[in-house]
Amino acid sequence: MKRRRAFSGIQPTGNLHIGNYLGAIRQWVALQVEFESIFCVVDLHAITVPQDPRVLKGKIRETAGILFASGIDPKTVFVQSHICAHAELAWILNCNIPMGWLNRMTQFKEKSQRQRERVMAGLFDYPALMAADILLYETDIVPVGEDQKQHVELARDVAQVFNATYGLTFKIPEPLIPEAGARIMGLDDPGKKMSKSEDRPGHAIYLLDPPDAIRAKIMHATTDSLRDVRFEESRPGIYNLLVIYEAFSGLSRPDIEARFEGRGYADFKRELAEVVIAGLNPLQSRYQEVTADPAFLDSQLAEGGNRVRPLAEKALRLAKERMGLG
Ligand code: AQP
Repeated sequence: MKRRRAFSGIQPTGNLHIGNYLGAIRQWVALQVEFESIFCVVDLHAITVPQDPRVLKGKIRETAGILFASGIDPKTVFVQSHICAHAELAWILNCNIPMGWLNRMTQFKEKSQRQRERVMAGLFDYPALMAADILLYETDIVPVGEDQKQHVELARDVAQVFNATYGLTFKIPEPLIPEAGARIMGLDDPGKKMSKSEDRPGHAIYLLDPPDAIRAKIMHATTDSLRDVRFEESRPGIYNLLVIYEAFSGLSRPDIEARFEGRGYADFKRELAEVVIAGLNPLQSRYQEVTADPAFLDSQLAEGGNRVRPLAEKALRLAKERMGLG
């Protein structure tokens, strides 16, 4: 029987953090068994905000290296800009997405506030490109963190409208959000999502952070003036740290609360740091190995692109035919 297909992407921007890992990468690794998987380093998405060209190339390799080191099969990974069909289908979808839908996207509202006068049309249009990414591969599920759910829903909506207008063309994808770790918040500001583009020291735990940096960041994480270690959403700092503990330890919430009964925040933070360090250790040790030869890594990415290109081109051809193009 044909396996169902999972597709997702990650931007090669800044340093990947434990939010990216718990919200996305870790479940991608697990899903590979059940689903035929395709994962994309979305460099065309990265340029929706300014990037230094000298840095971007290195970040593409680093991101792919982290995916490989986490246990993603290199055969299933490719770079978005290697496949022209992404940009071309994005244009076609652009002509089928009402402006009002894009106006409602919360990520655009947040990111455009940070960019102020440098907001480019591409940032506004990010969801159209993401819809193209997903719809090119007859995707069944899109494993993402909570922040990307709205974009996957827009991809579903545009696929439905396109199918209704021009005839059956696209499969309708479903978002898949993990139970634990779907929205990890900043350590310095638990009111805001942990994000690569927030580069304040102490904001995020990066996947390649050495153990001492992880300990220092967790010990300095913002909490409150209370003492008891409990999952209460009204106390966002300690709640976020507990969610990180839950996601890395695999323990249940009652077990975690029982474990830290009467022990206070400092004790909890010390133990959390060790759980995170141990959780990232396999990835960090493999990372050096998989990135040792950049030319080989590039060739793996090129092969990944060659493998999926026929799928993308077939889907694009059908969409163009349906619209009467060419
Ligand atoms: N804080 C988070 N908690 C859980 N999941 C998260 N993801 C991102 N941040 C968190 C998930 O990671 C995957 C890859 O994200 P992305 O690179 O496509 O971009 P993003 O969602 O915009 O993430 P960042 O870290 O905030 O990057 P920048 O600052 O570059 O935009 C996605 O599945 C996302 O849900």
